[in-house]
Amino acid sequence: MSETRPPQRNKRVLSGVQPSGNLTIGNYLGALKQWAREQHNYESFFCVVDLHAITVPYDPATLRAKTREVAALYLACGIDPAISTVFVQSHIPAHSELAWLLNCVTPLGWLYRMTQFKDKAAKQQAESVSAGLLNYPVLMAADILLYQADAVPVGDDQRQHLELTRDLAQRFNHLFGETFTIPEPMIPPAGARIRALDDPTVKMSKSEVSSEYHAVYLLDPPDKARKKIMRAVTDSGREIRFSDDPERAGVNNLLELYEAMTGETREAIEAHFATARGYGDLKKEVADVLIATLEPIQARYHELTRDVSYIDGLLAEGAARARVVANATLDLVRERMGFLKART
Ligand code: AQP
Repeated sequence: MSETRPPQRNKRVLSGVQPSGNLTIGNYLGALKQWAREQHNYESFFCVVDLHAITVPYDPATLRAKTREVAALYLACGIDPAISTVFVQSHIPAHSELAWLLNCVTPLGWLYRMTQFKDKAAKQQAESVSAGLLNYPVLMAADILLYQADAVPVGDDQRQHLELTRDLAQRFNHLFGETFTIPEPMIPPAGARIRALDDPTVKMSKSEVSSEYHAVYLLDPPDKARKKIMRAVTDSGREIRFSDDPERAGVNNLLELYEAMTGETREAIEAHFATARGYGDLKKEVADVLIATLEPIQARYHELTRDVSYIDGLLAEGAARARVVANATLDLVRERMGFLKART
């Protein structure tokens, strides 16, 4: 006798970027580049996570402009809206609702332990740290769990939040019965944590910018991008090799950028630079590869943004597709949690 099984769905990925500044080469190498590759292997949902961008002080007009810009950059970096669902998080109210429901099953201690909360809270006056900043990982869990994502392609800094998402999904499933898929982090082997060019002891960030030489942005003109690489902080040595030594973090960061952009092995890269005359040669080659990486992204971005209504139309289509999946999960969650179904 053959057993009837529910139809298998394709494996899903979900990921997002906050419209909280100018997208950096770190965002591209840690996240967007893998999205573009994996969209051919997974049913993909990519959202602009605008609700996350309001957890720290921000300007409403800038948020609106950056939300469109980030969506256009997704496409410019190779996300194909014909096969991937691209949308804005706040266009799907289910994200906020599920976040509230999950908040009520999240132990506070889990949230106080998050390093990103501790870092970002420490940079603000204590009285201006919002409850939203603390609850950020719960909203992120809602984003992922709503789409029953199997994998989440992110940079290394999001590893801890992903772990919390998995713990939360398991806790919910235990309390209310099997509801959520437990997602796996998908962290790239190279470029998962690009460091700041002006201070290689910290992560390159789009919102915490210590100087104009902190980060290369995806929309930087070539001469500006080159200048930033040429001014990158290194050390007083000459040896061009990958290294875990914190003293050599600047050179290691340049090598990791080169590795993530070219896809070459570390052995081949070290052999390539064995005859270089010094860090100047390394910087020049990193800048060349970087400019060649950015050039097609920028050309496509400028083409796409000639007509604003094109991006808005795609986002509306994406939201319509995302809403169906998100609402189905939310209905299940409501039922599992014991809410009375509204009569229609
Ligand atoms: N420096 C980085 N190297 C590799 N990956 C990175 N990511 C961020 N910075 C690097 C990855 O980019 C995605 C988008 O991140 P986000 O917008 O959710 O914010 P974030 O992780 O907190 O990174 P940012 O860009 O520094 O944002 P702000 O400054 O606004 O907090 C994620 O997959 C992230 O891992």
